[in-house]
Amino acid sequence: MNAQKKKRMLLIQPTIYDQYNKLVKKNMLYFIGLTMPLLAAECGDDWDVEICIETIEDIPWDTDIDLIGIGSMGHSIIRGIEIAKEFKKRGKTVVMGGYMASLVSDEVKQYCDAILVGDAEGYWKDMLNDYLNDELKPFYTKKIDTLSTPIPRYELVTKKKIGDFLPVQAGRGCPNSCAFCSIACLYKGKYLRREIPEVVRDIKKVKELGFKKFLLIDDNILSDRKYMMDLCAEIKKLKMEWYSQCSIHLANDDELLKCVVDSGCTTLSFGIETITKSNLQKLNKDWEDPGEYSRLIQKLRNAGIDVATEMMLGLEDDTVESIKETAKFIIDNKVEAPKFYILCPVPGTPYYEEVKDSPDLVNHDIYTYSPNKATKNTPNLSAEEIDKLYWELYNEVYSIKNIFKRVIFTKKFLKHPARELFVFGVNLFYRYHIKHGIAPIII
Ligand code: B12
Repeated sequence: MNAQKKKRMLLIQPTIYDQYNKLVKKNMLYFIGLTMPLLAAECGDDWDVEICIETIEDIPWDTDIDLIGIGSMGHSIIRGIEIAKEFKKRGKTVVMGGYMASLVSDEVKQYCDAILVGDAEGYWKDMLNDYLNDELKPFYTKKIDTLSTPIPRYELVTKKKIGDFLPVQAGRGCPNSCAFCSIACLYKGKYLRREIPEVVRDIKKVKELGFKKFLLIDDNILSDRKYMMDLCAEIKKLKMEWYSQCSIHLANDDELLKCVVDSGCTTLSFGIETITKSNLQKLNKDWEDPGEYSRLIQKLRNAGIDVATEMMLGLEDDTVESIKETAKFIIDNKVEAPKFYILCPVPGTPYYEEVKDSPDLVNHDIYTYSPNKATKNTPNLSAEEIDKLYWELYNEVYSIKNIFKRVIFTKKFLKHPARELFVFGVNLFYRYHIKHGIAPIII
């Protein structure tokens, strides 16, 4: 072993570029990920780890740390590669990992010394030992079938400018295989759950650190009903507030919904994607039924859940009318926090394979793909029209009148005013970004 090498590492979560090609920088990142605090914990106690979240911090280019680990979330990979190149020029050892580095690992490998493909739990320690022994291999890939993780080193991020909750993860993956989704692509229908006592241990740690809220960052917490019921029963005892995302089908299961609400869940985000059934069929997500959405949203709200939605534009059967209908759907249903993305063919997904050679693709540079710029003409709309309709939709949905209608002039405002004032603040915050031409995807 090379005795000269100190066990020190800098982990960087790169930010993204906006559509004006400017780096997105903020005073505060309300919603932070678990990736870096968890990787820090998985190194072992003898590693000295620093974390840089580029959205809210400057990169310490002159650091004396030799090992630099860089993450990759969607198009932040572009910035990740720039950072890798810069640190390579400075003679550092650069390793990369995360979703995009895993999906396009051959491409990304040109810019760094090694890539950890997929979950780190199988190989992270081996990779670090190889680094210490000057024996780094280009790729590290090991499929995992069970998931057990240490307490994330939250203390490395709690002094940063973040929101009033911390992330916790119960499981990874999702049993569904939607054609556009990176999760489906990496986990291939697998859902790995952690043992409930381990998850509860992490939530207790969050509480111990003085946080009253946590975010379950799972992609679909409904993937295993029995597990969810048992987990909620344990969460309830901790008397905390929590948020997460899952399938809107939760509303069809009265017992589970009650259990989720009783355990302290106040807001859930649902990837309902589109109000057009044929669009869902084409994306292999036809197990959702848009005809049911209004009823389900109402049920969730009556149960005490604030509803956030994630929807897409630029789908095959979208028309000017269907996008106008989407605005009406959101306004009529008073969705508390609606978000929209333009369908983007993420390399590695079945949707990318389907469209990559299409004459309708107008942008062939995968490094510039983003969820707020259309890459493809559809049968009814050109890419430019989709971009225009996207911003019109956002502007309409986030007009002052509509924000007041869905948050303030409501019965639920009288029931829990403090919570709804917070939702109001979130809406104003999103509106501010939209007015500046920034889609509210980093919050
Ligand atoms: C929290 C979160 C956010 C937060 C916080 C981001 C931040 N800067 O900290 C917010 C809301 C701001 C956000 C924004 C975005 N996100 Co986001 N986000 C998540 C979410 C829900 C959880 C991330 C997390 O903590 N995971 C838990 C950790 C433990 O898992 P992990 O990140 O996969 O890490 C493991 C391995 O991948 C590996 N690994 C990861 N990074 C590295 C780095 C190194 C060096 C090594 C060795 C290993 C390694 O080790 C970890 C342990 O096994 C994920 C969904 C998900 N399931 O992960 C989406 C997700 C990562 N986000 C995604 C995207 C696209 C984005 C955005 C580009 C916007 C968007 N939605 O379009 C921006 C980019 C943000 C940025 N970089 O600045 C996609 C990425 C898809 C892809 N193909 O890359 C995901 C998968 C969501 C999805 N379903 O598509 N995000």
